[in-house]
Amino acid sequence: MTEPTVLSRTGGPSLPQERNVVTDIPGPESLARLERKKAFVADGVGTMLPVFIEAAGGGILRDVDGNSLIDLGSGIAVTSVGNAADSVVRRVQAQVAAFTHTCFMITPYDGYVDVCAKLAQLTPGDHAKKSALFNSGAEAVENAVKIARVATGRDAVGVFEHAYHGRTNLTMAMTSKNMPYKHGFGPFAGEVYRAPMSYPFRDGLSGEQAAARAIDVLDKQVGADNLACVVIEPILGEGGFVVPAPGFLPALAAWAADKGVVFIADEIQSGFCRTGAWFACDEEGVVPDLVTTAKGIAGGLPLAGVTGRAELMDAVHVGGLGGTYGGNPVACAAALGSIEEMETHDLAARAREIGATMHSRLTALQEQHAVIGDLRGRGAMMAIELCAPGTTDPDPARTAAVSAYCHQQGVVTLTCGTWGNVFRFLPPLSIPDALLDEGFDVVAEAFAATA
Ligand code: PLZ
Repeated sequence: MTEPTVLSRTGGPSLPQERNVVTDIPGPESLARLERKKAFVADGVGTMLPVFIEAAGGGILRDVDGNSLIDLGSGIAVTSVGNAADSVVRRVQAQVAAFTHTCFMITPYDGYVDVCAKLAQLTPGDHAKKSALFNSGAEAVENAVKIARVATGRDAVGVFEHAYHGRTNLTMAMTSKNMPYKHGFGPFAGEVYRAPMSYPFRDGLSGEQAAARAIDVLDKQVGADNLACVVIEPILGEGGFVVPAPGFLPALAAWAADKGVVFIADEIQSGFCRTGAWFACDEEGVVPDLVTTAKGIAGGLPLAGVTGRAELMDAVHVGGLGGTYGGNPVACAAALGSIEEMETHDLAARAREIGATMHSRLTALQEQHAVIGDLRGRGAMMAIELCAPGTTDPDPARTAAVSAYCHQQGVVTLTCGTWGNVFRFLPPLSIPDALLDEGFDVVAEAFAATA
């Protein structure tokens, strides 16, 4: 393999699109920086793969030792348009040179309103919609709940098993998994109730059966009249990329509409072209009352939104929603750049192409390795669940070994799932085919090497 010429140290689309591992992973420069991290960064802030990055773009992350790694994680579904994508860089540079902050609650600016107009256009449903912008996914989820409570005058919040909604106090209560997200951090917010999720690999139920089971819990154990909202990830993110059985989401949404319960789709991980559509809800024509977005919306800058029916959004008193930085002008410029990339390059179609490649590579792998119990996901959000052959007994050790092997070979992979036994793939939609193929060659090697 010939060494690609590195023309500059800039990232973005100009970065050579080749895997190139020149040291151990992590290399000596990264290890030295890891010592500094240990000295100055709280231990509670972990790092999965301690290679320090100095440039990134397309499908490559380049570290301080000169290693070029294939990115199959997009910083957890964030850099869907690629790192330092052209439109993002151009708009952010112009904005940062013009002004960096005024606080939208003090003196407004166009970028914020432009992002809200785009959200109204792109989120599911053609009803009148309004939005409010925030900094993080967790903050968006918290605000969606606040809005639903004001609009309904009710307190209770319905959530699902294996859910992930964030690390703030309310969203920790809404998140399912104890370690590492909740352990020792209680007491948690009250009035949060958990219903069973549709998990086809584990429950074997149809969408309708799983919905009836969840609705029974919400109806009998909480009472629809007490429920302000149900909050659900249309495809689970951290919980294991579980795709509910067809019919589950529509049945739940119909029940919520009938009972006056606000149906909130948390599309923070699944949204913005990731699954091959603008939003995962689009697949089954589900129209949520409120949608939370973050991650992929802004190509790596912190931005989040709550978008929903105008009359629900407007139920909150003037001044009731906000925050110093929510809808920061630089983050809004990044979002407008990301959305421009998605529209001009039809990245939803690209996500479907990537999904087709990943599906065929993973199907072939599943035929060879009985440890792969389930293959699921949609578009560029796909995963395999590792279990003792022929059972649903989770195999987190093998999952960790396979992922660690990929890291050693210069492929950045992520795991997830309640039992830590799900190997998930979230490549940037800017990844070239050759790199994607090479990434999955390494994944295949990893299974053979750890058998
Ligand atoms: N809702 C569906 O996926 C964030 C969490 C990573 P924030 N998921 C990645 C970690 O370990 O902290 C997420 C999500 C869904 C909400 C959130 C929260 O988004 O931007 O991390 O607050």
